[in-house]
Amino acid sequence: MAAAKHITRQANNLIGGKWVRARTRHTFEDRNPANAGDLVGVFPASGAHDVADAVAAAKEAFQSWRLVPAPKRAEILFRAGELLTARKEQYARDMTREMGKVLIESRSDVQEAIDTAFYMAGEGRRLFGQTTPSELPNKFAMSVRAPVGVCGMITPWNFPMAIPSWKLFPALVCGNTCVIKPAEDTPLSALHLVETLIDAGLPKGVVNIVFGFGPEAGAPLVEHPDVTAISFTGSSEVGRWVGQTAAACMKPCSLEMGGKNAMIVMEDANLELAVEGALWGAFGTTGQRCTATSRILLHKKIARPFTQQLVERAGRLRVGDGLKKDVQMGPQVNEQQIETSRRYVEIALWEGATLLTGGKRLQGKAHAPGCFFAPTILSGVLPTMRIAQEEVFGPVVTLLQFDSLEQAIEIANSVSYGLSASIYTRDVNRGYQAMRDLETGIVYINAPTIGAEVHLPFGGVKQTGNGHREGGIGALDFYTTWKSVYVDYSDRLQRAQID
Ligand code: UN1
Repeated sequence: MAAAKHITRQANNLIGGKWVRARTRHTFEDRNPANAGDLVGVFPASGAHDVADAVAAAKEAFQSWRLVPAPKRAEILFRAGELLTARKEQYARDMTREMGKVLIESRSDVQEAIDTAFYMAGEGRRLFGQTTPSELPNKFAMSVRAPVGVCGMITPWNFPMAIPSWKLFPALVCGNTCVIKPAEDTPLSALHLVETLIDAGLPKGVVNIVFGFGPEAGAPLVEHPDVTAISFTGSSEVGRWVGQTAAACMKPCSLEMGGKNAMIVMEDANLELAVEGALWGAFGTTGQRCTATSRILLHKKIARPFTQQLVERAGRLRVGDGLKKDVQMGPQVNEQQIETSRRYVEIALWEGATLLTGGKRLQGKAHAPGCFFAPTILSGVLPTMRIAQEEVFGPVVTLLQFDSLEQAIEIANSVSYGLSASIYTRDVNRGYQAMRDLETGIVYINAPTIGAEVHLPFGGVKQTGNGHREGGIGALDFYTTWKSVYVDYSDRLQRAQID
């Protein structure tokens, strides 16, 4: 394994079944955030012409792919799931190397793609519509799902294989063809996913991958008139532009953006369990999950012991290269993210918060070549402070206090996001009340705000998204369009609402 570490992958775009250089002839580097000297790969920096080629290939392939029976399309996904299982360790190691998350988490990212492959492959024999009586005699009525066409996908770096799989697999089983533009920080993991699909037998042109940056390669994908639907996961700022642009073209568009997820700890909670959950929710994936626990709301009665335990445990987290055994938290993905964390700590202190631990970049001998930020806990935070309202996307968690469940829920709901929330309590009544009243798309009872499973809807309310869901059967609703079919076998004209 050690030798494989220094291989630099030279990659091309996949367009219409051919691996081709970008027409721009430009490239960009994929570097290891734990060690800037480690060059993981060199990828094409594509432009609008490359995107247009990919869309044309996908458009052509759609004419035959849509006619392949869905159970046959699903067989390719089953095979892809099996191949991913066989390749899991290698793909996980490469993912840690390009993105930083610790190896057990990279394995779980690949596992999430495997789960999605098998779950969506099962849909090949379902894709249910409805049959229903007609109001007229000798007439049959049903609704069927039809593919939407060429789907454009723009995916983030934090779940570099899982999130592309959430988009590609349902789209494919439904009979769509795809052009994907993965994040420039994690092109290799998306490439691995696409290579797996090709090895599993996916016909030419059904999936195309175009590497590059948002303005040059992402924007032309959103704007292309032959792209019939767009799915985007990323920042709120870019998501707003994607949504507005898609709306102007009347294009269905699925947006999944930020979160400012709250964990509520009641006075009757199992404190040890809550501390354990908080550590995982706040510092898992170095806080770089949309579902990361970024606000911990503590009942005044347990605030002190909880805080003591959390600070002590956070201070002991081993931060380092995610490929090394025993490391518990990896680097942030790049310099820009480190700068965001640093700036938010500065803002929080200026707003009057207290820094309990962390708050700075780690630059000792073991950390010098990478983007390491210490696990950071801020207390004395008020719900209206920027640090309690805005997404940081780093290992920075805030502590707030409350007196009653009602107040806790009010604070939890007082942000513009609505992705995930959690409550720790042993009181079943409070658990159910929170489940009902938390304004988020995902709610956990006695678990942190992360850990969604692929067969349930994933997404949120308010500024988190625009109402669509990934995962679960909700994904099928985005990647298909309903067709209502009436079959009249009466041999006469029957007029609905008249006869
Ligand atoms: C994300 O939060 O960015 O629910 C995706 C989870 C993972 C996916 C997270 N299964 O924690």
